[in-house]
Amino acid sequence: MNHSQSQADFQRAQKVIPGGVNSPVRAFKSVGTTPVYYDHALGSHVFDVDGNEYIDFICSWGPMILGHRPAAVEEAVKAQMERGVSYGAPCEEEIALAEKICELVPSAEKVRMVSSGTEAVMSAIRLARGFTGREKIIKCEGCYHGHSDSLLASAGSGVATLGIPGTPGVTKGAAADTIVVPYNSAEAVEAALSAALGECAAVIVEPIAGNMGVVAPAAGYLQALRELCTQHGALLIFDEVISGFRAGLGGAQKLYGVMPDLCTFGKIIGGGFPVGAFAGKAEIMDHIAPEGPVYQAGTLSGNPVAMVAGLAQISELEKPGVYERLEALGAQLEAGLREAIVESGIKACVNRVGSVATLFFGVDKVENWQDAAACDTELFARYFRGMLERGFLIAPSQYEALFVSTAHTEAEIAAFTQAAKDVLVSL
Ligand code: KE4
Repeated sequence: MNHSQSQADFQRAQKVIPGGVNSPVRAFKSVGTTPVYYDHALGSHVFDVDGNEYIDFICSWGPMILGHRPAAVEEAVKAQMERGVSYGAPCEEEIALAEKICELVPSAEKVRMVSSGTEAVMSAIRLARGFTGREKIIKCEGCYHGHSDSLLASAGSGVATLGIPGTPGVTKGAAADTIVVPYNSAEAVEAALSAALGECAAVIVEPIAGNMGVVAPAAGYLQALRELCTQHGALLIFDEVISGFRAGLGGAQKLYGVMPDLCTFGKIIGGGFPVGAFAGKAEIMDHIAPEGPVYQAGTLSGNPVAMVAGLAQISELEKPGVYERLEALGAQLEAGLREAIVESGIKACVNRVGSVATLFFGVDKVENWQDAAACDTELFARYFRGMLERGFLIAPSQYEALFVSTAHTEAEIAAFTQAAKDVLVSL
């Protein structure tokens, strides 16, 4: 494939944008090549500035669950564009989306809209601290909750010790109230809660992890977190920025039947437009300004275009058979990748939940970050480049997910897994 225009664009971009990108993973650094620049997209396909065509399994990191430019969303957005694109004032569209989320998400009694997943999680953490009057939070290694300071803490030494800054610019103070524990270990959460008795405001978790690659919750794990939080007076926060409306209309909390106290959303609920939201019990949410004392605000919160895009996307997802189709396509993808592993003899494994999956290289199982960290990321990079040259766009990192949309066809999934087999055999 010719990538000369993308390479020229990347050179140009690096002169005026740090790293040439507006989000680090897009730079393709960890996969040893340079980014392709998108010219346009439609359905399950992306077309780059060099005229190359790809089948897209990034899907904008999750929002494009109906594929690119679904007609219903496009119609709703075009109609809103003729009414107004930004108000900084209440509008009926924001009420409608909040009502829809409260209707479909079991734990949501009230919702506050924001403009990104990071903002949603940052606000939920502040609310948990304000509501409980406690300062510490517990998060899992390998889970990513956006880039607010409290959540950019790495595991200190030992299980229940305080976090250390995960990046320059995060102060020791900001990280010190974050305790980092292994994912899928209720015992580690219990130890952390006991070690910081009465000090933990919340335990936050991706109920289906998507940021160390896809890792499903172990049987009983989420229920155990629910019980521990109740026992210790800490709030349970489900970060459903990926799993919300992806794992089903009610998200992972409905899929696994575990009710968090607060939950966060992004991606799908904006239909591709900048959006985030945090939701939960009214008695907790009513502590948010102006109803309560916990300050939170946003210029573009409840933006009418994002609201109608999210509403249109969710109403498409409510149609019969949508999640069954996503499950079937996801199962076909998983089966094809497993076959590719067997035929190639490569040491690898596949994790999948519904329409998100990850092919891990160099390991036999991935159930937490410690397992994921052992992956052969160089082998993944070679796989990524092989798939790119065969016309398949996958996330440029071993620690991300493949996203399937309703726009993908069985034939495209089959072509993907055949290409994966060819690449694995060549590695
Ligand atoms: P944003 O601020 O990027 O909208 O959302 C942050 C966030 C919060 N919680 C979870 C579970 C998330 O996955 C994310 C963001 N996801 C990444 C991809 N894994 C976004 C891609 C990127 O960072 O460029």
